[in-house]
Amino acid sequence: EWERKNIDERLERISEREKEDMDERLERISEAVIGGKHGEIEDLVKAAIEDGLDFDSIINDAMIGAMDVVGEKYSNNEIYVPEMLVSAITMKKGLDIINPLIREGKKEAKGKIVMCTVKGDIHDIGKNLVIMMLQGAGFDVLDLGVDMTADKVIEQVIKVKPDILGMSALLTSSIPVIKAHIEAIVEKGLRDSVKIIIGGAPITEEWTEKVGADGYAPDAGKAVVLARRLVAQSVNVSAA
Ligand code: B1M
Repeated sequence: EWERKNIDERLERISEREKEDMDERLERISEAVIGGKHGEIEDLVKAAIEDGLDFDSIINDAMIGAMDVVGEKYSNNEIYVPEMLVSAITMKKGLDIINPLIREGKKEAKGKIVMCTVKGDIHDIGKNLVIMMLQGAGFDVLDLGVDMTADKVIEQVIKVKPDILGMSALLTSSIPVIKAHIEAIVEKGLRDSVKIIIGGAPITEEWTEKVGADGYAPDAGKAVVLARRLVAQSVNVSAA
């Protein structure tokens, strides 16, 4: 579902010349995100989709790649927070074009997921991308937003009874916050009722155990695979 079904066939059919054009189109999308050209991005993404480029390339190769460049420029003091923010707005506008297309036709709910970015952290592009992919794969997702306290997360876990709680973090300082949130969930006696997944740039597989989560995904596509696996496990466990 991440890529439209016929995309491979179409890619095989296109000539080398067309491939070059495609790369140029991805490059233009990437440049728009880096340069924060939020007035241009929608048309560029629409044109790329119309030309048959797959969502995977547009998102991963062009947009996420561009965000890495933005991050690097910020680290090198070549740009500052306002520029980083305009790039983020630009990427969001581009994703908003793709989002409804990914969600098209997916009606059967595969499981309930509550998702947030934890307290102190307001980065949400990655989280939103993960949500978009999960919804595209048929999951019912409630987005709590950013800067989420443990209390608010717990409130929603009790209210919504999700199969999975997803916590995203982009700042290194947010990793202990994830751990504290999970500890609060344990203290409330809710840990066995929900699977917990984590992700975000500073998080690696080894953090899963360290913070007490059930799984980690490095990107949105893998988050879908992980969510499917965890939901299937709980069905098996409860059926056993
Ligand atoms: Co921020 N920022 N930022 N920023 N920012 C980073 C994260 C940073 C690495 C930049 C840098 O220094 N190179 C750095 C963090 C350093 C650190 O702690 N290690 C940083 C900093 C320092 C800051 C501020 C402190 C800057 C300041 O104010 N002085 C500040 C903090 C604000 C706060 O949160 N309290 C800040 C602010 C901002 C903006 C608001 C301007 C903006 C965010 C806008 C928004 O999100 N609405 C912003 C941006 C855009 C970035 C960078 C450039 C891009 C992040 C992004 O959107 N990437 C980022 C540098 C970078 O990451 N290269 C940076 C694209 C996105 C699709 O990727 O989020 O990794 P990502 O998500 C991926 C995977 O990680 C995974 O799937 C996604 C898709 O494949 N994933 C999950 C994510 N969540 C998941 C959850 C899952 C599973 C997978 O399950 C639950």
